[in-house]
Amino acid sequence: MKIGIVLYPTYGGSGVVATELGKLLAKKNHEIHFITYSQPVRLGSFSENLFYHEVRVSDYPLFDYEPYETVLASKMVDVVKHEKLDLLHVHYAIPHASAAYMAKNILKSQGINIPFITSLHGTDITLVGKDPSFEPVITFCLNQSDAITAVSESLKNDTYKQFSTNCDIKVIPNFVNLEKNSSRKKNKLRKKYASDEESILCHISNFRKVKRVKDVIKVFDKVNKVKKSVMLLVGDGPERNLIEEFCRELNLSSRVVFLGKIRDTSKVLELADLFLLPSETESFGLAALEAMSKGVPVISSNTGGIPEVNIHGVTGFLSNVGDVIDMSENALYLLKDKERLNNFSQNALNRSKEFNIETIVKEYEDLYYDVLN
Ligand code: GMT
Repeated sequence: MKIGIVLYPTYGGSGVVATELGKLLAKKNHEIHFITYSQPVRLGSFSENLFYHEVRVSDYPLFDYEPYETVLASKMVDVVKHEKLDLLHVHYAIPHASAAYMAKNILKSQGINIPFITSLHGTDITLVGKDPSFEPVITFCLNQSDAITAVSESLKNDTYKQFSTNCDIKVIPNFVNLEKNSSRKKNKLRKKYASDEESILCHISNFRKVKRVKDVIKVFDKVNKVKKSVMLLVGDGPERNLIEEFCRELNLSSRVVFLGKIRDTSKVLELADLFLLPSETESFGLAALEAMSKGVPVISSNTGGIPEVNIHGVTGFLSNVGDVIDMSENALYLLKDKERLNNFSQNALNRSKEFNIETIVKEYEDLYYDVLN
């Protein structure tokens, strides 16, 4: 098949999932055309069957806001026509689904029939999408999509709750590439950050409010008071300055390392003993799954789709949003007992194998064939 994948090229989970999906489909001999405004961070080097089409919006003085959606729709029309695509798969509804709807109708007027699949990732439904400034467009585009997928049962249910649609929504969970993730090596790099007696905790996110990074620091503070530890923070975003300030207030600056944005987070995860994800809402929690695939147990909130990934008392622990005391007690329960920590680590690794990319990609391929038929 020739598939156009429309995505955000950034570090966010939806972009990572879309890119990894495209890369594996390309290996399976499908021709993949990524359409977005800059090179996707996980795309890596050039390879056969992979193409990238950049959407460039010109800077005209009249525009206070650049009309990205219009330029994206035009680019989709161009790529579908000239590369002879069979279907479009858009990741994250805003504004990709409405651009795809527009492209589909332009092409229809020219006698070309192109179906589009919308994959919902989370905030396009749970935070941004349900806002009245987006809702009517999202509802319409959901109803116009040739197929809709959601990354968890929780997100599927939220979609039915928030939007008036009774379209069939297929749950296809996110995945990890176990080929490169299967073994957990204790890296000699670990010594650079912590002594053998100290534990390493890790958090990876885009530092938005919804991630509750302040809770990460509160949990870490409580853990560190009982068992000396180091906190590795990966990512960057609007809350970063506040969090740095908070660490200074708590006198934790020497114990909390801000690593910034990192393309391949697996090397950091290899160093970690625990992963913290106390989010306010999370449709899936890809960062948690990636940690588990490195054998890192997860201390998280019990919100959204996280319980579909992290199993309470098996691969880690779930707590109510904001309950930093429970989270820190759970963290210490694991960190204080090496054998227990190892068991949870093994469980986390085993659980992640259920989300192997090879299995999940097949579900997308089947859906593509269904839609084309
Ligand atoms: O909110 C983010 O971290 C980014 C966002 C995105 O679109 O990239 O993440 C959402 O999609 C990921 C991939 O499907 C999910 O793993 C995240 O749970 C989800 N984020 C939220 O629901 C807050």
